[in-house]
Amino acid sequence: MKEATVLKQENLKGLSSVIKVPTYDRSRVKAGIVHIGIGGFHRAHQAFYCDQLLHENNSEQWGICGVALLERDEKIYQTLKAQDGLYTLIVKELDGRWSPRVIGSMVEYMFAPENPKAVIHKIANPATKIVSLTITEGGYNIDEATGEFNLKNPLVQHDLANPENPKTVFGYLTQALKMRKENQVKGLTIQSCDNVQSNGKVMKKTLFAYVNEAQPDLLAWMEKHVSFPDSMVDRITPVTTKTDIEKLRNDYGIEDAWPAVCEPFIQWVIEDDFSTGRPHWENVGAQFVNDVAPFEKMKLSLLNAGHSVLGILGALIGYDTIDQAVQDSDLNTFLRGFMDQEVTPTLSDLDGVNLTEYKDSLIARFANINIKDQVARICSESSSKIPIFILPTVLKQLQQNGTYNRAAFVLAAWAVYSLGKDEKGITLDIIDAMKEEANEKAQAAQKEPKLFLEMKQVFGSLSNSKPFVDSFTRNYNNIVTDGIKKSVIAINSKTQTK
Ligand code: CS2
Repeated sequence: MKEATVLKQENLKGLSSVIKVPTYDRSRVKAGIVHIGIGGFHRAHQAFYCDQLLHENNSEQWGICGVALLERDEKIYQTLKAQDGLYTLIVKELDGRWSPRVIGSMVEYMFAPENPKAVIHKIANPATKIVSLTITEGGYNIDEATGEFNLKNPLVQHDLANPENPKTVFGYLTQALKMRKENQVKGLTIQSCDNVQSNGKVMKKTLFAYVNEAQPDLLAWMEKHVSFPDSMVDRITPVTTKTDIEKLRNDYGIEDAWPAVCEPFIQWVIEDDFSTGRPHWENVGAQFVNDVAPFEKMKLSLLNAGHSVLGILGALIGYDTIDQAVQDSDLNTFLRGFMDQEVTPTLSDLDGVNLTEYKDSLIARFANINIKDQVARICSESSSKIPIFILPTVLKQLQQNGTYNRAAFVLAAWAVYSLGKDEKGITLDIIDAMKEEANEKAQAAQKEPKLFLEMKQVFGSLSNSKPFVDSFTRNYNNIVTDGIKKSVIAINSKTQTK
């Protein structure tokens, strides 16, 4: 067999006969964007938009410097470094075909733990106009019990004590902003690209809370010179598997240690609020609007919550992938009922969006048998996803005297999931910062289900709502007695219960 070609700048020309490669001159591209969190999602989404744009004239100032912030991100940093920032993006079409392309927009890369000062200087550099972030839902460090930034987090405490050697995004940004102010470098846009409602506003609130402790004299300057646009981001990006890497090698002759894989669908709706200019992402499919909130709300409460519904219930039944879960007609009906009866009544301000079509399209995307999105990926960090994806629906429905039975069922299923075994007794591989605590509460819930809701960092004050607690308890007992499938079928057969 022919040897595969290693993905590297010097090999790009040779690869252009087998795969789409960047045709712009990468040596001329400058990193006007520093991006923190260079996982699969960023590489399938923003970096893809930037790559598309770099093919247009006059856009070479909008390349990306990718920053791996955490110790555990060293592998992606080393991979990108070895490949000159290049990687393959494999789009898995609905009919099973692959549309792979090489993305070239990441022209610099840094590993923060190796050299924190270099990262601070990079963000402080006047050539940096945008710092964009994919730091995950939990990265915003909000305590659901208070709704505020959690100053007690040991990493935050570390940064307050060691401002020059930070570990969190808040510590890095604060030092860099301090330098920008001192050097009179005006303006910076900090752009969250995470699945958080009002992500820009949340980023602003959390960063201001940190700066208020660390460097209060910066606040007025930040208020004037730094903007935090909201954005809604969307593209399903499963975890890359060994099989993907092998198929790329065998079918295309490309040796890429860490390609990114994704579905064909892509969407980015951005609030047009950039302090010092921005790329013309609208030329390559992004939408700029004045108010992103309705789009975010729709996406988080239907797509992301829909994922959690399928993930948590699917994990207990023993499914490995989201397509398997959504092909199960009982789960499918349950999900549609959740979307129609519980989420839709909470979405009132969506002018011009056909919600029925949107929900249909989500189910079709979930059912894509080619992307094999992992149930384990969806269930990971549920403790920080549930407050964002599911709770707003419950709270709104409680407030408007609507129905929330299916949401309560999913939360009850999460309590059972947190015990650590699926319904066949197979150990679940739970990845969650609150895994231990959730497990403790889940054990207590075996005697008294409502004790699970006492996890205030996740559920806020939900346990104070008697009607919700009753619904949760009833659903919990049904799951324990009858299992997920039978209970789901029973719910599907009724019209509506609180
Ligand atoms: C998923 C998201 O992590 C999750 O639970 O719902 O990663 C989802 O695939 C993306 O937000 C799609 O845009």
